[in-house]
Amino acid sequence: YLIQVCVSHPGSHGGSTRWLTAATLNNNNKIDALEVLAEYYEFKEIEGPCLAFRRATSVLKSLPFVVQCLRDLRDLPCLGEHTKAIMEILEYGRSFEVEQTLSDERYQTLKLFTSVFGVGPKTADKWYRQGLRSFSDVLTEPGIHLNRMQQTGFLHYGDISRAVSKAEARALGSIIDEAVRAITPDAIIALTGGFRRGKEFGHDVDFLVTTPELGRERSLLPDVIDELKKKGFLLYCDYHASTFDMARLPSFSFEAMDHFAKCFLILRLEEGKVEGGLNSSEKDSRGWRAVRVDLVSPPLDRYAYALLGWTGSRMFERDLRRFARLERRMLLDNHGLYDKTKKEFLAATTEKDIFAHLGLEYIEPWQRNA
Ligand code: 8DG
Ligand code: MN
Ligand code: MN
Repeated sequence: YLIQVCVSHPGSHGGSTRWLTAATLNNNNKIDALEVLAEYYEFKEIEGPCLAFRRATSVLKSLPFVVQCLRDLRDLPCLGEHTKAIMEILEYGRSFEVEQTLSDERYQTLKLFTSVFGVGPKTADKWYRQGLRSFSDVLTEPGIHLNRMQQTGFLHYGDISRAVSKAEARALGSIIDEAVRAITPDAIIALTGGFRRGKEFGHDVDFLVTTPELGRERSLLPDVIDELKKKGFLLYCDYHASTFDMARLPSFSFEAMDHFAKCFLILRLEEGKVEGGLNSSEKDSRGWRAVRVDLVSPPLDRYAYALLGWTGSRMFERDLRRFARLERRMLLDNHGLYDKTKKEFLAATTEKDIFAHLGLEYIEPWQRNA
């Protein structure tokens, strides 16, 4: 299950080896502990260690064997300074740093608050500094203004924090398919995100939708949203019109949102539409649940790049971009690939074209779970 592309890089940056970590879902190594530490630093807004722990997590995920002793970790990249927690877990079955973090009041509170749709680390931290520690603190505190997204987040908290199953993703696929085809029968619809990578569960379902006719995609999402509303599926919609302008490229950065038209939705999913029923812990008397759905609508000539970008994982995308930049002098993002040597954008109609431009063998979606 190991697919790891190792790019040796003699002579540069102290002889460091750069890796493009391609991990499958079958990981043998417990990485939860490292994820806790990554999150701890994310909440503290200290990027360096946060990224280091995320990288270490990716590397461990990609290993085809169970790490049993420190010797197994020798020669692995990205683990250097951060083996302490791993070491402790291997040796004592627990890590002091991780346990300390898990019992940290600020960590616990920010973890709780950021689990609400629409609440990011900044807002969570602000509430924490105001002395708020629980949802009821937030909801009863006078002077706290919740925006529409956060109100919806609290309203549908139970449903949205419950994982979406593959069967539910399939049912939503049919709903999206029907709504989009009601607008344009020749639309192109693709499942992206974690479910395209083969995950069994997700926090949302991501789709890419577009039309063969260039420019027509600009009005597609508003029409689809109206259609979903008309059919009674729409519980919440946050729509962002396209700000994409090929002439303004390259405007590349790592984590920035792309400029395509997109919407972040909450849809109502009926029990009867899901094969095997809804994913609920106790039998739900309502017969429906709320689900997060993301739609993105790039122009067709950007399709391959948008698909690659929205398939993720975030860490895989990050690694791939870094690889392009450092090894190929190319700038990659959701909109395109720019060759700095040739000073031109490289055309691609499929993901295979993009990997070929990068001089890499094709990496399947299920191998992108870094
Ligand atoms: P999950 O939903 O199962 O938790 O995992 P996921 O499907 O991998 O995560 P996601 O948060 O749904 O994001 C899917 C991919 O979409 C991820 O690689 C990042 C990418 N993405 C962009 N632009 C944007 C954006 O503007 N917003 C969001 N939410 N995701 C984006 O490329
Ligand atoms: Mn997703
Ligand atoms: Mn998403």
